[in-house]
Amino acid sequence: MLISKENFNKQLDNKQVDLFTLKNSNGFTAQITNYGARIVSVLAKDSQGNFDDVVLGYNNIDDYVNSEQKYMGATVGRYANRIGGAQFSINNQTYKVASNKGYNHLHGGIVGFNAKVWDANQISETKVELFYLSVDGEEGYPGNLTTVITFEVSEENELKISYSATTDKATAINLTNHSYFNLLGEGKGSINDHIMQINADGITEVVAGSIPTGKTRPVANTAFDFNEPTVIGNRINDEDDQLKIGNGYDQNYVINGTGMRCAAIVTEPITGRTLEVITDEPGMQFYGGNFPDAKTLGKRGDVYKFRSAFCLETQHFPDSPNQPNFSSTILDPSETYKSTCIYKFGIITND
Ligand code: FUC
Repeated sequence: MLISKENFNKQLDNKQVDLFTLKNSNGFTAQITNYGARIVSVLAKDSQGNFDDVVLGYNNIDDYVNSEQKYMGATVGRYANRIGGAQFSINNQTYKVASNKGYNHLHGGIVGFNAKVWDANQISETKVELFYLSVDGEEGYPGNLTTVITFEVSEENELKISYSATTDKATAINLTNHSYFNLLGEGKGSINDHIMQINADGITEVVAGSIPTGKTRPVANTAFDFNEPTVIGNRINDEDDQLKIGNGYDQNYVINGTGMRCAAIVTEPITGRTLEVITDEPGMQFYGGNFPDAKTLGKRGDVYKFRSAFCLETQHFPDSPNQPNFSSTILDPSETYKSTCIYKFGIITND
């Protein structure tokens, strides 16, 4: 079901909120709002040819603003995931960023990119471009950072997200999309019977608060090994300190290989829907939707329950600004930040 543009017609922070519909000739559709540069709906076919909406979300702007689930479908930044102790140093200068998760920083702070109204420009029926200027000092980050994101649907039923950013002072950056997927259709139950494959031999090990130790922990013989397609719920109650810390799946995978490559493939056996995640990022947070049953009802009136969605957030590793072993997330004024994530939808084929 398409969400109506009128439901997003609102002024926030003196800017116009809007909803943009991107559609290819097969009917594959994505809707994007400039409130948080977020994905509101994705209509994908099942193996019978029926379309359903496979991302959680709301059918109006007020629910997005008021929901306790702040990151539903949103762009997360400046720094997605954790920054330990909510501080980091660049060139011997220490920057304190907002501590909004205990002593730590999570997902860009108190008012992150998810809660900003972006400028938007629909370029074609399949593409929209969004801009946001994050000013020097916002949430404690240095530098005026200009971010441009495009969302584009292709004839191959891909939703491609391309990020680029520049700054006038060295800063930390790690952008991702926080869509909550359910390939049965949003609001249609648990994701624990979905089959997950993640092309990763390791996860970044964490301590309490999900702060990395700097070590990579091999996934072999643990609940985290998804190199072979495995039902998500099979090992979720295993005795494992990392599962305990995450309250289930909520870990950063070290994706095998470099360059644009397949990070994960998810298959839902009843509908036959598949989702492939392709990225040039070194990491991907697999979050199994370990949130308490939601208070704000979903776009079709359903209660979004514990583990009724999964997120596959392509990104650099958490806490990279404080982890010398991790690849750098510091953007210099002489550079342009670039990142790509493709969510490609399909159905199970027999070959
Ligand atoms: C994911 C998780 C966090 C948090 C957030 C809403 O990115 O890593 O634990 O719950 O989503």
